[in-house]
Amino acid sequence: MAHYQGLIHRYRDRLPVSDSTPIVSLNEGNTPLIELFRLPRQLGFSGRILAKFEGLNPTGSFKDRGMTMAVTKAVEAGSRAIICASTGNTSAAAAAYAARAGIASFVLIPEGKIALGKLAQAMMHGAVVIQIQGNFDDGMRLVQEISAELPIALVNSVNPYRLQGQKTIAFEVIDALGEAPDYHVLPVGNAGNISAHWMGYSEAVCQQTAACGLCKGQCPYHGKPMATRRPVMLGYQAAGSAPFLRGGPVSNPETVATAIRIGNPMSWDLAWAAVKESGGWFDECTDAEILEAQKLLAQTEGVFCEPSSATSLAGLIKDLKRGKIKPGSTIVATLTGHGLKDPDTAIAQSPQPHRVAAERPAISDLIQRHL
Ligand code: AN7
Repeated sequence: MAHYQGLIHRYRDRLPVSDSTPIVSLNEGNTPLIELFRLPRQLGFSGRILAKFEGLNPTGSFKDRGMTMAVTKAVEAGSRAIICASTGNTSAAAAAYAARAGIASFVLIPEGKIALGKLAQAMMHGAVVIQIQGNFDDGMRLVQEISAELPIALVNSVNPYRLQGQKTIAFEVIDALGEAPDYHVLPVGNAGNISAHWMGYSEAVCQQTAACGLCKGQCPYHGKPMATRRPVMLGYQAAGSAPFLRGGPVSNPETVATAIRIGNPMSWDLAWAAVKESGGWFDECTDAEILEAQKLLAQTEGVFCEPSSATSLAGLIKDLKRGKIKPGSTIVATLTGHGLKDPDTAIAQSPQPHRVAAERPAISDLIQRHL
C-alpha cells in the first residue's frame, strides 16, 4: 500500500485543487472508525455504533481536514499570513499548518475560555496569540473585519475551502463501511462541520450515476466506493450554548464544552438544510450529560475524546433511550477532538490519585482493596 499522504492527495479528484497546487499537509485524515462494543450492549441497542475518532488527526481534532485545504489555497493565492477566531482547535490547526507552510498566523481566542492543550499548541507553533476580552462570536466578527482590511487570509469555516476539506470525513466513512450509515451524529458549534459532513455525503450519493454507468467510465468517481443513500443527520449542542434549539443567536453562551461555546453560528442555513433534508434533528445536552458521556466512553471503550466531542454520544444516548433511533441501524458518531486537549476538565471530574509510600506492602494493600 502506498504511503498515506493526507486527504488532499487521497481525494484530490473531489477537491478544488490542480496539479500545480502546492499542497500543505501534515498527513491528516484517514482516522480510525472504531466500533463500540460495550456501549450498544449496555444501552440495549441492537444496531452498531462506530466512533470516527478525529482526535487522531495531527493536531488532535477534525480542524486539520479543513485547515490543510484552507492553508493550501491561501498559499496558492499568494497569502503570507492567515487569521482566525477560535474556541481553541481551529487556532491549534491554523498555527500548525501556517508553520508547515512557512507563513504567519494570528489567532483570536476568548480569554480564559480555551482548553490548555489548545493554547499550548497555538503558542508552540508560533502563532501570534491574541486573547480577547470577549467570546468566540466577538472574535469572529473582528477577524471578518480585519481580514477585509489587511492582507491576511481568513481561515474560519466561512472560508469555503474549510468545508471542502472537512467533507472528506464522509468519504472515509463510506470507504470504510461500503455504504453510508443510517445515522451520523455530531456536536454542533459554529456549524461548519455538520454542513461539511452533509456536503460530503451528498456528493458521494450524487455520483451514484457513475456507478450506474452513465459516465461510461469517464467520471473520476467511477468504480470508487459510493453510497446509495445519505444518513439522517443529528446535531447536538450544549444546553447553555444552543442557538439551533432557541431559534436564533444566544448572546452569552456558556458550557464546560468550551470548543462549542458559540452563540452565533456562521453556517446557520447550511446546518439547518443538512438536518431538514436528511430527516434529522437538533437536540441539546446538559454539561452533566456531556461529562458523563465523556467518562463513559473513556471507561467502557478506551476512547478519550474532549468534552465537546462527547456531546455526540450524550445526545445519541438520550435519543436511543427515547426510542427515536430505529433498532438495528448503523450509527457513526464523530468524536471531533482528543481528550488530551483539555486535561483540566478530565482531572477535575476524576478521583484524585492515591498517595502512598514507595513501599511494597502499602501498594499491595491498595491493589488488593481494588481487586
Ligand atoms: C472539538 O476551534 O469552532 O460546528 O474555533 O473544536 O464545525 O464549529 C471548534 C469547534 C466540535 C464544533 N468539536 O464544530 C474552533 C471551533 C470540537 C470543536 C466543534 C468544535 P463546528
